[in-house]
Amino acid sequence: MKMKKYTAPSISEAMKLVRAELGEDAVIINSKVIVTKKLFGLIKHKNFEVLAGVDQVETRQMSPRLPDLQTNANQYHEVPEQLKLHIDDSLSNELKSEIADLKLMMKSMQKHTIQSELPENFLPYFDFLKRQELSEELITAIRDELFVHQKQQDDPLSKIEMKNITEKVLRKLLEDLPMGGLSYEKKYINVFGPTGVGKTTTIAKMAARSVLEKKKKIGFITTDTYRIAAIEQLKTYANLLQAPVEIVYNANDYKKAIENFAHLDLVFIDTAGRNYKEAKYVDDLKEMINFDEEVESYLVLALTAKEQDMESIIQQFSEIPIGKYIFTKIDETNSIGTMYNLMIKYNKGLAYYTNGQEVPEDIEEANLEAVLELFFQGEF
Ligand SMILES: Nc1nc2c(ncn2[C@@H]2O[C@H](COP(=O)(O)OP(=O)(O)O)[C@@H](O)[C@H]2O)c(=O)[nH]1
Ligand SMILES: [Mg+2]
Repeated sequence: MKMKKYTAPSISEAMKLVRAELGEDAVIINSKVIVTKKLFGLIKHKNFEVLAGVDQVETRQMSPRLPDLQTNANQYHEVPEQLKLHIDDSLSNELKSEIADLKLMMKSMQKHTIQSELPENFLPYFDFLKRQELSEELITAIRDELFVHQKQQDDPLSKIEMKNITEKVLRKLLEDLPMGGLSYEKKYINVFGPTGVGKTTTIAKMAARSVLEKKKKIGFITTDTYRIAAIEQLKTYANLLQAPVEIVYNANDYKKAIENFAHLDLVFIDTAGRNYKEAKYVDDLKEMINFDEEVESYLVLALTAKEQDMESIIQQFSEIPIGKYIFTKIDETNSIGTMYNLMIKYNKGLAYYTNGQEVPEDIEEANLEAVLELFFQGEF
């Protein structure tokens, strides 16, 4: 592979140099910003250095040449079908992985450009967005909007202005998602999620509210029969609320429990989080629990978990008609960006967020304004 460094005042000029000398098949290996200072640092010059390379042998062998992946992506569709097959077949695995690398590099180069083009006054604010662990996509959307506003005024955007612009971006993305807790229109409330996220505690909080504030006649069903402690925990809350509990081991028990609870207004169904990674777990749930029009289902996620793990839980539960999320343990983290990332990515609203172990106090019903405010609480 032939490699060479190119330096220019902008990325696009550097790319022009790369293309002119190495051709359209050049691969960007690395890029960085070089700041040179003159006059004791009073004058700063920014240059972009791009390390590019081209595999001469592979390039010559490729006939016809692949369309340019970045600039002419649409042309790919115009390649006649037969020719396209021929191109695909002729791609060696090595070349395919090189193309994948190229895409990745272009992506990382774009990110790099995002960072290096940020004006000074944006930097502390972007640190805040990153500390919140907001996704790269959302940070980019906010950055674009900040640039639009910055162009319209001479003064640098203030922190409050940046906050308002961020709020506007988030509001637009969240406003069509359902927000709010129990509708009290459905009798059965299913609560799903992995072990330890706070399902039982959250059920107790919701149940207490429905008894104390709405005067509902309630009952509990638990399918979490693996741990005695889990049953006892639910019974304790049920006793406090003077509500019946049915312990359910199979579909037949479940049916009977539903019959026994025919006279009640609301039935909370607590589930075991065990083995949620196995597809069978979700299949068993689907077999046991009804998901008809009488049911509201929530997925509970703890904000102390890793976002990637939460995503695999969401995917595992994708076959179950989850209405809204409940995020717990908001009091145990300083980064709540994940909450926004997941709601927006999976197009799901929020029922509640919980902020402590106390039952029934530590729970808030979600609404758009509160969810937006929450983002700026604490460190901001
Ligand atoms: N700090 C904090 N702890 C919580 C919250 N919700 C639940 N917990 C605690 O998390 C632990 C597991 O809760 P539990 O309801 O048993 O989880 P489950 O296994 O999903 O049913 C318990 O110690 C709860 O007190 C919360 O919002 N904040
Ligand atoms: Mg539990």
